[in-house]
Amino acid sequence: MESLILHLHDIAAVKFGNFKLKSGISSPIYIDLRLTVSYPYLLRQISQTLVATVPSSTRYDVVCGVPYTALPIATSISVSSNVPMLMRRKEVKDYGTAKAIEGAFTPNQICLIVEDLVTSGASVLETAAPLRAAGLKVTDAVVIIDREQGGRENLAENGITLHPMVKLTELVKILKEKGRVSEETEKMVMKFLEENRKVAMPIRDAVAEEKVRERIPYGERAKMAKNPTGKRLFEIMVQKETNLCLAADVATAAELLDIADKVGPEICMLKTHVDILPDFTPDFGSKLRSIANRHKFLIFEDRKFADIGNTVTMQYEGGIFHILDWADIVNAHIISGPGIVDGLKLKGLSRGRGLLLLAEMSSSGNLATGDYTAAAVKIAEDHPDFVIGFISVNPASWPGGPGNPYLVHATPGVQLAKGGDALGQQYNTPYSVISDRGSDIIIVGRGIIKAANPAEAAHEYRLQGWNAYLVNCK
Ligand code: 5BU
Repeated sequence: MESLILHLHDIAAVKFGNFKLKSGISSPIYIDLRLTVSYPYLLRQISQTLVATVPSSTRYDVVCGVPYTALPIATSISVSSNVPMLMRRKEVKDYGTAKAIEGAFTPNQICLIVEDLVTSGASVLETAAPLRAAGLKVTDAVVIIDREQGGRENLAENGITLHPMVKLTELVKILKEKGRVSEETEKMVMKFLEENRKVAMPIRDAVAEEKVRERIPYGERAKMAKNPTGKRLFEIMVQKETNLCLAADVATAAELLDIADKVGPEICMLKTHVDILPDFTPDFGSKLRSIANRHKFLIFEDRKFADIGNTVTMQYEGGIFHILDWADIVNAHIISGPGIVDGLKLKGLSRGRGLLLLAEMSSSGNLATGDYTAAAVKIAEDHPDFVIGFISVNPASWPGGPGNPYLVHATPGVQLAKGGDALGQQYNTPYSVISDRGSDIIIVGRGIIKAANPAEAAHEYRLQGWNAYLVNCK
């Protein structure tokens, strides 16, 4: 192992100096294991050492590398140990038909995950999720370097034992002992690691550094909320440790009530399109409400009001659906101007209801961008008593900022693999939506309702969404 570490240092896969990370922080160490791909002898040595790192009592039938750096490593393990390999697609063009996992396997086979560097463990979880969703068992992961920043604990909570070839502190110690770094450098790195132990701060790739953003915990934002439903939503998220909203786009009201009951424990919110239910009856609302009360989640009717204020008052309250009576939350386009908020507020405010504004949409080519998104923020902040937040796609990128922190961001277009459907829907992963794009809630439809076991799939999405939230939490 020592010679392997010295080799990694030789090829500058581990470097010491002063590296400015994209997040603005200066790091005394820089790790880029992608370079190993150019050194076949090293790949061979790494794969042999990794295999030896996994306890002999640990059984596995297949291996799967976390894309991309660990793919050649997993391949090398597969070839040298004669264990079949699977590949997880990072992008899936049409998730409905294309596979997220490539390779031959049977359900209940055990898959060992192979990774190069573990920080929070989020990328291992991102690979474990589609493997588990496909019926494989994931119990162990082997990694070259463990940064010791919570990854081991995070993975353990998700049923995965981490086997590190070397911990970062051990690695630095070895390099010091072998005269590769000075005592001063060793101290600097140890200090840096100690100070950044709790923050999942990637030190890989000083150039294309992941964005590290601190977020205000949902619990603190609950205290800032000015609308009772907005407040309750944050409170439920904290209590149930979930930022998952189910888009319950099933064929009938009966199916909807059934899935609401099964998935209820995993979600903070259930989203309906009541006008797609052929068997809607006037008692639908009260039935759904009692399930929502039992499992503690809010009901969001994705009605997308878009008319003038006067018309939406009638659409909200009347018709055959009486949305106002049972939906905690509705949403509205701002295309017709702020009068739409005044109209909905006229009916909803006294009932304690909340409104989400469509600041962005997930479908390709949509027009809710730039100034339109900024206008939504302005209208929201003009109505803090009623507007609880936004439908967003990438609030971290909004030029004027994502709005006041009491406002919540809910994002549709989420599946375990990036991709899209045949009709313009675009999917991002829970991790990218919550951690990279700064949203608060993942809205998942077909990823759950079309799964063989929707409750299990919802559990997986909940873990992914929640872990992605914890990554940037103070
Ligand atoms: P899917 O099966 O996860 O693709 O379902 C997404 C749901 O979110 C579905 O009910 C859409 O109507 C809803 N949605 C969306 O996909 N994109 C948007 O911009 C908005 C809503 Br707003």
